[in-house]
Amino acid sequence: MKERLMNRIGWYGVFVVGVICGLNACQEGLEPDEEVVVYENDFSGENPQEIRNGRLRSFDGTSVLGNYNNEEIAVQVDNLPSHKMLKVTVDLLLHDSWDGNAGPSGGPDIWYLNVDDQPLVNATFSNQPCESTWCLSQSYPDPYGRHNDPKTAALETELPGLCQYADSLGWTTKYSISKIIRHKGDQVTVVCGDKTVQKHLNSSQICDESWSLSNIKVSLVE
Ligand SMILES: [Ca+2]
Ligand SMILES: [Ca+2]
Repeated sequence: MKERLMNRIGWYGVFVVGVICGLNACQEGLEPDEEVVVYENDFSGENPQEIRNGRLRSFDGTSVLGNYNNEEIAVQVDNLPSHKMLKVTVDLLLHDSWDGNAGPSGGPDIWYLNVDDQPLVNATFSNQPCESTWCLSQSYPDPYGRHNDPKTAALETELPGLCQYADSLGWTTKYSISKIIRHKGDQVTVVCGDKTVQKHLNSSQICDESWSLSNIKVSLVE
């Protein structure tokens, strides 16, 4: 009896929604140009429990997520409303002596961004000087395998280093990386990580080259 009543309420609910949608032209998804932020963290607050391998430190007077060397972080966002496209933006800080495409003892130094196991960035980065006689190129903004000058497409290039070149300007480079992808489903996982190479070290590898995030944002577009 109870089950039959629930069934009747359920079908009544479907009928009501159907009538409302018929009158108001119900749509799945968002309006064009609409952007709904479903997750954002600038790391100015508490230690982010929702981030796997998340930890905070200070850099250049602000709190950042980091720093990392040959490590991954991941954030999973649940209960996403209906959508077709998803936008991920990370503000990335690359500290100290990233060597870009150099090899085999100094590189390649790769940083990557995956969304639901789909690779969106897999590129080398270089903080090294570039002169006619000596230039350690990087692939970014292209994928690993290409050659661009160090710090190409960077947002800021004159920040101080963190460890090996602490307090020397020009040894942290900031990038704002934004990617839009087709996406369905009510859950998304964003992964950031690095695969860096540094042999014959006098100091620790994380002091030689590392990365942090100063912001991460996930939004739905369309
Ligand atoms: Ca290095
Ligand atoms: Ca290296």
